[in-house]
Amino acid sequence: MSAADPARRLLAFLRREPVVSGERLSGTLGISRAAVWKHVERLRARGYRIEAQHARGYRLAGVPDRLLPAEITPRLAARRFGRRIVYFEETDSTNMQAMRLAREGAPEGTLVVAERQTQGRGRLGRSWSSPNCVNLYASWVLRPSLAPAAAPQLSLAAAVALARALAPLAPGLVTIKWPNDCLLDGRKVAGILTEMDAELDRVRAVVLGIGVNLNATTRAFPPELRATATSVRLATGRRVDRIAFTAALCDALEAVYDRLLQEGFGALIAEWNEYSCLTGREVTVECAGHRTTGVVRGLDASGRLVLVRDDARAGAADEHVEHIVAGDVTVIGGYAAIRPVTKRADGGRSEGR
Ligand code: BT5
Repeated sequence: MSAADPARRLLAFLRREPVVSGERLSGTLGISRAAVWKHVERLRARGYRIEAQHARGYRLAGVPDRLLPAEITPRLAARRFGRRIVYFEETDSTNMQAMRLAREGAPEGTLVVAERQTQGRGRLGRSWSSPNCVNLYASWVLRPSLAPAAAPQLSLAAAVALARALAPLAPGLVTIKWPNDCLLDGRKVAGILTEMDAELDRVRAVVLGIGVNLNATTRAFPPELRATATSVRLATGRRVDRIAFTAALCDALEAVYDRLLQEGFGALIAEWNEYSCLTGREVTVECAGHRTTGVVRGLDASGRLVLVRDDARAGAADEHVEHIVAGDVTVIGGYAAIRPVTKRADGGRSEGR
């Protein structure tokens, strides 16, 4: 639906007013009563519930549970993130589509969403389970003025935005697991995949891809993920308005992204640490076949994970402190050991719910 599309203008009208007569719609939109009827029928076919009330007119009784641009746009506060939306019922991977658009010159903030993905991707060739019409699969085109080496900070910043957007839906349950996971109650609810189109010293574009399990039920996950994955609905018992969440995530991402570019990653570390479930934990980090075990101290100013290696516990000498750029973290003791760290009213920190 383009902005000039009568169906879109008709929808905008129905959103503003409780009931609108066919006559008024026809006069304002400059189309015949028969054409009004035809557009109402088209909208119904897309899943809009439009009641025709005798002698009064049309009433919008419900919008479809689809991530339609026409539904997301009116809820956005962001100026760039999500201002242009490309929607797919089905696609291979929103990251692949967003990268294609980025190479064709798509403006910063362009958002690709899909109801399902046939080749949803994780890091290192892993796959992302993408069942139909229950979750969010989204990718944004970014054009940051960052050196390629600083690009991992975008994933970390995005995790802060994701946590901000999820927190009101699942108060006290949201944590971030370095580098790119969001957990609810210790299970993975979302993952982030940033991919770059860069030269040696210049980023042409970054695609920021986020998959969030919103309304998936246990059966929607493949059996091998059921013990480690969750959705907002599974963790809280409440259905999520996917459209409102998508708009809220765009707003949160834009705020965090602007802060990152203006003030640097250091400005986000405190909030990142508030959500981090790893600080103080004993973990193993695996990267390119290399394993390191130790206790997580936190993040350094450029977003690397600071680990005090096990062999250094007694002396804590600095040569036993590692700054890790990328890797997969396993918490010793398993996911069950991860509990959100919540702020207490007295300003201290306590664990668990
Ligand atoms: C990630 O990778 O967590 C990044 C996932 C990014 C997905 C989004 S969806 C929109 C955009 N388009 C794409 O094609 N991708 C992005 P990684 O850390 O490598 O984790 C992948 C692992 O998470 C898999 O190997 C599974 O173990 C697990 N997994 C797969 N699907 C999951 C799901 N829906 N929920 C929770 N865990 C999942």
